[in-house]
Amino acid sequence: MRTTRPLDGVIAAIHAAKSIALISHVSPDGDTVGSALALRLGLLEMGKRVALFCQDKIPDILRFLPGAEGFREPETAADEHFDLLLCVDISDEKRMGSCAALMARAEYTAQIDHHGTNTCYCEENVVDGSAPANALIIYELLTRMGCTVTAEAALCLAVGLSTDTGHLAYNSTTPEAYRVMGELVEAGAPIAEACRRLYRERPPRQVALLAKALDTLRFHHGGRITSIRLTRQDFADCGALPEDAEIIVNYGLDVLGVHMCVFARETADAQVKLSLRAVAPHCVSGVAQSFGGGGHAQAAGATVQMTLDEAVRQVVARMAEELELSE
Ligand SMILES: [Mn+2]
Repeated sequence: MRTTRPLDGVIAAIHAAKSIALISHVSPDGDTVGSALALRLGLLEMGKRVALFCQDKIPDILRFLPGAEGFREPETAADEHFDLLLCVDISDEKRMGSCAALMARAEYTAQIDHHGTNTCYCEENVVDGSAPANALIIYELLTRMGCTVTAEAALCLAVGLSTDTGHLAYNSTTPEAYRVMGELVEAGAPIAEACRRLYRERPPRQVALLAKALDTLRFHHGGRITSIRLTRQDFADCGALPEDAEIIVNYGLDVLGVHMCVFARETADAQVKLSLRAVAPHCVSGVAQSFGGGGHAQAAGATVQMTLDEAVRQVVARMAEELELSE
């Protein structure tokens, strides 16, 4: 491991704690779940009492990860108390969702994250915006604390690293990511099986939703921006879950000539969730921030209170401005 990050504070906090609550972000993805589960295994080895919390249920596609069944909704914590609350892969307090209520029940709060837009909302903040996946920081942490990276932990970390880097293909992917992936394979992570589950197998309802989504794909700004939109009715027609929409945004970006795309869908509580993507060097984190969201340079998001059509209109206009500036 060549990279070193200032982890001393969080390591001291872990050593001082007996009970630790690990928090994953709303709409959990492979990185927040994989990071939390790998960290859990290390902390258990150190003799800590560990609880896992997430506002939303873990997507079916990640259920094969060891320990995934252990995630609880924060409401089940009743009057539990934790020495340390540790957020993983959570850029701001809003992304904790209802888990934010647990902050007050912890003696000390810390976080490990890799979003450049992080608001440093904990007492101890480890934020490395240059890390392409949070799992990389967790791997360094486990190594530094002398924990065994078992095949199970390696699988969790490999899934986090793979999903946040488009399987080591995004522009953000670093040499460290490749080195660590090699070490995780060495530790026994079953890459071929994990990749088939993550990237190939799809429930029929998800394929039906994708067909509807592609039907709504529109070009804007001379073909350099695309939009895709899905209504709640579209989800209902396909029997689809929110997690079934995760793959869709990529289809908007993968059209030749496209620099930026927006995928907008209605959520169950009548808001509109926006996923924004850009091809480097173009950047969408600023666009996301102007709608109250955040994220990475080429992958960001926001949730807004407006109609689907209005949301798409406004985001496309902001994206067009951004492109004008960079041209
Ligand atoms: Mn992440």
